Amino acid sequence: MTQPSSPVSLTRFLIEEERADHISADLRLLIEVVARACKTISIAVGKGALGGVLGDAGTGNIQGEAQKKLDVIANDVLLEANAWGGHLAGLASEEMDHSMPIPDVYPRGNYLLLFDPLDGSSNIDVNVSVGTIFSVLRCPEGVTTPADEHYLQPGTAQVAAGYCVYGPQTTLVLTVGHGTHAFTLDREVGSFVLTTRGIRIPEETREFAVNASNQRFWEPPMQRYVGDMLLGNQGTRGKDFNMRWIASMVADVHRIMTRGGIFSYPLDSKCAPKGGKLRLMYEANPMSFLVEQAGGAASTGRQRMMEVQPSGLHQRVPVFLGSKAEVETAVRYHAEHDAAG
Ligand code: P6P
Repeated sequence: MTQPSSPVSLTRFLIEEERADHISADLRLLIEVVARACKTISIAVGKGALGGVLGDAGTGNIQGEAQKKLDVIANDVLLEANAWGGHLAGLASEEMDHSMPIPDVYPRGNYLLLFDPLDGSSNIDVNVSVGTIFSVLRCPEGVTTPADEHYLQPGTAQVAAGYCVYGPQTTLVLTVGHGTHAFTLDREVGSFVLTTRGIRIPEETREFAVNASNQRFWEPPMQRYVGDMLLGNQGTRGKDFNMRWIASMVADVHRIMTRGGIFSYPLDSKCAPKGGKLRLMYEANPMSFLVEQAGGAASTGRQRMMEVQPSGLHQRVPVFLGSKAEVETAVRYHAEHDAAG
């Protein structure tokens, strides 16, 4: 990881990416709008009990989850910020049953924005880091009023992805397909400042992140994979492992971005009927783009995540992502199991 010589703002970074022909002016402006929305969300999250934003909203979403007040607030902030900008043709959210074309009263652009406005929101009331995850796709040629099916593009079609983690620092981690970079919010100035250009995730790791309470529900290859890690240097892996589980994907992934590791939410017999717990379009795919651009790997356990052909806006998938060699090991356990029939 290299540190910039003098502070580079997100705005300057994006202008440099545009000058390098990595992004269009429209995409630059879209990312700026999303970043500004994340600043607003960060302020709301930071108020906690003082802002009357804790607790349940008294409503539910398509996921069948009770919405937190901040889920709704974050969703509204992103909707309002992006409606009038003119960079989007439409947007889709974890908190909305269907995608939404930009209202006719506003100009439409050529991009589709998908987001989980506040991931890990069950942690809000206990003051644990949460975050916003977003993914940007191109609106298909000739489509002026996008519907759900126009979002069903594989992760390889993403033109940008990012997350903003609301923790001790508010940090935006972004890729536009040319590396993954971190920007820390300077609260005194109110702007995101480039703090790490070119994140590199270590290929090897001794740290895994999984909700071990689901162990008895896992598939056999997952049982064997984690079992061998728990045996440490007494087992076939020949080294000891550490475990972390924050139960906030953005926080767990940010740790992996910072020091390596493997994150997994595998199939278990509870979530298998739905295909997994985590959502492909606005959790797994954007995180996979960020991780791959940082030298890591991301898989369903049996397929490169970003090559999954989506079948639904809220489709769920098993997730393995992080240190490349460790993800490859997890995939090998699944391949060996499947080959044994
Ligand atoms: P569990 C948060 O609800 C989330 O979607 C991810 O952020 C997180 O990794 C996972 O679910 C936690 O799931 O079953 O451990 O509560």
